[in-house]
Amino acid sequence: MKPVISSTGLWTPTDAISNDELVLAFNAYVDLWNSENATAIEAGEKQALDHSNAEFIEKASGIKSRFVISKAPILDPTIMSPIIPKRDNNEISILAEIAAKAAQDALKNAGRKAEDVDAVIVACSNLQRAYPAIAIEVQQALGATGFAFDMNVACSSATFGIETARGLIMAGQAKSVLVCNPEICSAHLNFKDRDSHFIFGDVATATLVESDDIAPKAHWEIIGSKLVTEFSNNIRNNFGFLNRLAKDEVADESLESKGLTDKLFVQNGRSVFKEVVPMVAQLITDEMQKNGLDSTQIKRLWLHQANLSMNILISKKVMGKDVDISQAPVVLDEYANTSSAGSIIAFHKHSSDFEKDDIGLICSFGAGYSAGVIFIKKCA
Ligand code: CO8
Repeated sequence: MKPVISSTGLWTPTDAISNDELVLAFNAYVDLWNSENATAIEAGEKQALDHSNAEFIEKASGIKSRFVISKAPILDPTIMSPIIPKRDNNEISILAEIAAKAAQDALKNAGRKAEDVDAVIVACSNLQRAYPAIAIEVQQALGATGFAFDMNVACSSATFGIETARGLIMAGQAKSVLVCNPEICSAHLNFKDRDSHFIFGDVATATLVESDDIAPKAHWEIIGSKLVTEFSNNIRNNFGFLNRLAKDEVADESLESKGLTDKLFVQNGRSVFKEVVPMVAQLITDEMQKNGLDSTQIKRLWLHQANLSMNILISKKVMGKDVDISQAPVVLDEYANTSSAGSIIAFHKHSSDFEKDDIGLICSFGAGYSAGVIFIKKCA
């Protein structure tokens, strides 16, 4: 049983929000908030909020636009969040629905029938509910067999999911495993937070990991991989089922004074940048060495899509020279940060030119901290 990657799939929402649209809405919200809190601001009890800026966003992050599931309410200064209506328990849940769409694309790209899939993993940053597992719903929606379960390693969920699938295949538990990364990041992003309102977008990806004896001829051999985690509070979301029990909980004052909450995405972006870049570069370099690979053998780096400068720096450290950005393809300009899906979108959209024996690496990194790298070689 040799696990390989047979195909990938992608589902993209139809609506997108440009930086200009996002900033216009944010600034209208700020003006509203400042006028509503004018007395407290004047008394020094609250700090006036500052406007956002589209040029800053593109310069600091490389992001120009993002796809979202629910556009209009995000841009309404009196709402500032997506609105996703509750569905009946008998309807498919939204996370399962978008995961299934990406999965169907991956199945089509491999020429595989859903009933031949014998495991489904949903690996993403935030799950819509505790149970039953979203993955079991996807399994049912597709008509797959075997078993299914959810897992969460934030932005690294895709590589951790692929590695989990690989382990299941090697253990003889399954032969055809769908790893789905449905990311409704807009639902856990605070659109009222100037520091982060521009960072995320919605999308779903899927990767079909299979035993090589059943995989299509033009599959991707996994020639090396490594996962790593190191605890950090620099990217955190405190939402959880214990929230309602902490009745006298003291809110984080630094957030509260700005009308924000720690029950959505909060990060110290500067520290993340500084700490994660060396961690990831070291992980990739060490693994290259362990697998007897030279940087000249790496045709492409499909990196996590959080920040353009981060990817330029990581690529430079790994390759030992300035890297033409086509060697580390960018999708965050169009998609923004899509958490676990980012590196898979880059791989999905920028791998069709690979020929037999060409080597590339998929690398994801993010909250935890967590990072995973998978070296793959095109077969046929
Ligand atoms: N408009 C104008 N000015 C701004 C804005 C804005 N929107 N935001 C901040 N500024 C100002 C600041 O106030 C600051 O001003 P001053 O210098 O006067 O204090 C100045 O701009 C610089 O601010 P920063 O230092 O914060 O700006 P950076 O250059 O560091 O850029 C970034 C900010 C883009 C956030 C950058 O730090 C970054 O990308 N860091 C890496 C972050 C990262 O990779 N995070 C990964 C998280 S993803 C993950 O793991 C998944 C989590 C789960 C998913 C959650 C889904 C919602």
